[in-house]
Amino acid sequence: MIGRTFAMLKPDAVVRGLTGQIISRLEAGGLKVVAMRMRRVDHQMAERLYEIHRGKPFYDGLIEYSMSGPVVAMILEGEEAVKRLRRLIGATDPAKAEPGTIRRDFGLGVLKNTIHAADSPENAGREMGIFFKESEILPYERSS
Ligand code: IDP
Ligand code: MG
Repeated sequence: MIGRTFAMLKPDAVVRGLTGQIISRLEAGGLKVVAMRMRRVDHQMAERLYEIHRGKPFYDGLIEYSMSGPVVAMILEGEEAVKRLRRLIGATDPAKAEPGTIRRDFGLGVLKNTIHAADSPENAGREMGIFFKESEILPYERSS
């Protein structure tokens, strides 16, 4: 089933000049970019994005890191979009991620792991709403 998911290139991706390479992998992996924005995450957005992690030992560092530089937020569309994106990015800890995944190839560590991806359709919808208005989603047919 065609669906949508939410992804965010984290500050370590942007500051190392990896934005283009990572978007290429997502597109080659069967995902279509239907909304995209570069911006800084403010404190309120960071808290909303990571609300399920509040209280965990890494929470404060995660909030601070996510605000440390520009990010690129995206809505991606494709067959089984949520699962497809999670497969392309790999495990949370880049050292444990499958070879060929984005985190394995580019991640710096468990915190600075290059890319965020929603983990369920429900969270994808919620996370999209933090960054985008419905009118900013631009569906189109991809031609070869
Ligand atoms: P995910 O990004 O693979 O879904 P989550 O468990 O949802 O992983 O954690 C959200 C983010 O919090 C991770 O992407 C990573 O940046 C950070 N994080 C998770 N676990 C740790 C940890 O043990 N130490 C430091 N940062 C962590
Ligand atoms: Mg998660």
